[in-house]
Amino acid sequence: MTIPTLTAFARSPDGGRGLARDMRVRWALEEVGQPYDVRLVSFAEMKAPAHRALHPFGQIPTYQDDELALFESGAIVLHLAQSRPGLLPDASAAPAARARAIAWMFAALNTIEPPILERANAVLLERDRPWHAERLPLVDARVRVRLGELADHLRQGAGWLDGDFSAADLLMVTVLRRLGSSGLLDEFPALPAYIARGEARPAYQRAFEAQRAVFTAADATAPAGARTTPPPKTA
Ligand code: GTB
Repeated sequence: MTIPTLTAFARSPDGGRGLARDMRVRWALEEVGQPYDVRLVSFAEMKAPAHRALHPFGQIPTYQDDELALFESGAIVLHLAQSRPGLLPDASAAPAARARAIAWMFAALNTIEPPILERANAVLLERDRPWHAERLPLVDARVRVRLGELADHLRQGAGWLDGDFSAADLLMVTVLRRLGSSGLLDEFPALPAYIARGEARPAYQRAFEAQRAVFTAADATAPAGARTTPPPKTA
């Protein structure tokens, strides 16, 4: 099989903080020991027909190998977890544990991520609206409900969502990291500790540095006034 190719932002707006969703896929590839190539795309290229043939919504990340083209970060991580050992319990030896891990993958993307994205959009896109100050506490309250429930669950376990580290933890950690600068995570100490366990994994660190290197190289070639100071490792 040829080496798979991902797409990622040529100039990521995440400032090298590992928040764009190619990070999940890079991390999964590193966990399963699968080498990969990255094709960097500009915003204009993302919206052009050639990229939309791979991704109907004109976004990153995409995944391509010689047999398959995929979009949606969750679907790509699930494909990697199902096709290579290391990210899900074994289908024959532990089918129930595997099903539970997949349920947690959906929980990360379908239950925890939506209120976090709602908050990110409120902060990024609605800051100038006259009702922003009134709305943000309502959005934060919805995030807190889910964070509290997740923290309760994690406190009952042995460090990960269900048994050993799995693709579900990989997705959940990347989802939670989006709240890094909000201050909300610190209200639930089980969560920063959980994120730190994920970030301590060598595969995470290789993925983070690879994504950061793209940002650093792009920043170095940007016009002097447009350059950013390298941001801290956490959001
Ligand atoms: N559901 C899809 C998936 O999970 O793959 C969502 C993909 C998606 O939102 N991709 C974003 C994108 O291509 C990049 S990751 N956006 C361009 C567009 O829609 O035109 C989201 C993201 C962007 C920026 C930051 N950041 O600056 O911190 C973090 C995350």
